[in-house]
Amino acid sequence: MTKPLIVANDIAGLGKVATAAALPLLAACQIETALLPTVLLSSHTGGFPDVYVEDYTQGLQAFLQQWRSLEQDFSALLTGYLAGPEQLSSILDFAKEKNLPLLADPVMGDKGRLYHGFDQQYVKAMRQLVSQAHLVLPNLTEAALLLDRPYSGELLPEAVLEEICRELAGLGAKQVLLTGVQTAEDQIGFAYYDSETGSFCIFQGSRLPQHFYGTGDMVTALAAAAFIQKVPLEQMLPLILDFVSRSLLSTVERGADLRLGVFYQPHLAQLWTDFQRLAAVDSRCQPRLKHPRPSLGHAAG
Ligand code: PXL
Repeated sequence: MTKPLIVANDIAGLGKVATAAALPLLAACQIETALLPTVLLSSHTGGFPDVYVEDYTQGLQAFLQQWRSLEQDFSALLTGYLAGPEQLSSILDFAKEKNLPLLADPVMGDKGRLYHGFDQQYVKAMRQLVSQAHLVLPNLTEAALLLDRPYSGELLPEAVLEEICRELAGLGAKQVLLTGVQTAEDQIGFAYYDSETGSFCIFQGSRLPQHFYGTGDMVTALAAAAFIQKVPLEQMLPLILDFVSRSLLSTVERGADLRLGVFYQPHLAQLWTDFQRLAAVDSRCQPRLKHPRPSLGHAAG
């Protein structure tokens, strides 16, 4: 797995979301990454005042230009929070040129509302990206926007979730992972649909009442890791659910400002162990001591 996965997402200084949330998880799953920054922000936009925001479109296009000239190979392209339609089309052109599978988290909104700075023109451009995606990972707000359906909250019957997944696949994406779904008040998880096999399944775990930042970014990164390491998503989803729920419990126990993001650090070692069991990771790449300890018989002094 030496070809890097391109991670096109924002860099927010304060609050672990987007790139900051994704990179440690991808590293724990042994994935090489190439960063494609989309926007620079002093913090995420979900609750901090006076956020400094710098659109990085020019830089993004210059990054892609250099990568073209280097004739660098990549494994896939993962997209998250983007600045606007111009970035979407630059990314889409690059993916087409390099024949890269697109894994698209269509970050646009939550709880029935578009995030500040996004409009219907962006939604339309996002439909275009989704039509070319191998995997799309919207929450229910983003799914409603993409499908031009009314948003009816997060608590939905299974049959409606399946209908939404099938309609999203109808836009062109091969696989659909709907995040933040609830079929009961105290549960939360995913609905997953594979248009090639026609299989549909729901995975849910216990839901905590608090709002956590960056959980969607964690799910997206781990789903991308599974794709790169050729682990079927049906097998990866229980692992993701388990990792996220243990991390959320640690976040609550720590008692810090929830805007800082999910405290998943205590669970990274377990993530690597669990993921390794699923992925047939090459045994030659296992961690090993660079300077093996001398056996007791030869120990110095
Ligand atoms: O986690 C999604 C996300 C990504 N990037 C920025 C955000 C958010 C959610 O609030 O503000 C900048």
